[in-house]
Amino acid sequence: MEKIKINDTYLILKKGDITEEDTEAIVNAANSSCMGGGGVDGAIHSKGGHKILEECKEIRRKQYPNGLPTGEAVITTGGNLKAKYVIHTVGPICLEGKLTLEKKELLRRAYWNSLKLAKEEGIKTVSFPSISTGAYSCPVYKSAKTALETVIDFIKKEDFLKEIKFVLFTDDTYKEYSKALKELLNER
Ligand code: AR6
Repeated sequence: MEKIKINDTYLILKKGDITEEDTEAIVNAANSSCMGGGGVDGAIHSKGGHKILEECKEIRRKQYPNGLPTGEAVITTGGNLKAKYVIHTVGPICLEGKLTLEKKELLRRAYWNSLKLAKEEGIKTVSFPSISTGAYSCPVYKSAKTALETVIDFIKKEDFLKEIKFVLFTDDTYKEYSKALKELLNER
């Protein structure tokens, strides 16, 4: 685990299963249907139970009949999870594994809008998975840099959250995030 403090916020990298986290909110790497899927999305829906899906259906009906656009975020309760809330966001799909400038901006928006929504809801502790680096094929190291850069920018600008965690599922993903964080801190 790695833990650093930026202003009044702890930024943590850890290996683990995000469905076990007890931060107030966990973020889901969803797809625009918001109806569940594989990967971390599948794990959150299966452990959280049908309540999450019911709330997602309601959000689709009322707010996003054509689906949740890439880079946007919505919130439901956490159902049976330890986390009280789930923030659902949609990251970009990286064709041929390339994080182009356009995809990078969409990935930035997914992290930023998740944090913005947390703040609006008065949530002070949030866990993120590595959005877009599984089924959506974005390169881990570059995506990690974008994710960490965005979160650090948010902390410096908004100064509200107490703790932001990246809960990384594999050793490799953890290593890449750790490397990206070191590089970012050296650059700044
Ligand atoms: N806890 C933390 N991270 C996890 C967990 C978990 N329980 N399970 C997987 N990961 P992915 P994406 C990691 O594919 O690339 C879904 O089908 C995984 O190792 O879950 O944004 C959705 O419905 C990887 O590092 O999300 C969408 O259709 C990271 O989570 C699509 O996949 C993201 O992998 C979204 O693709």
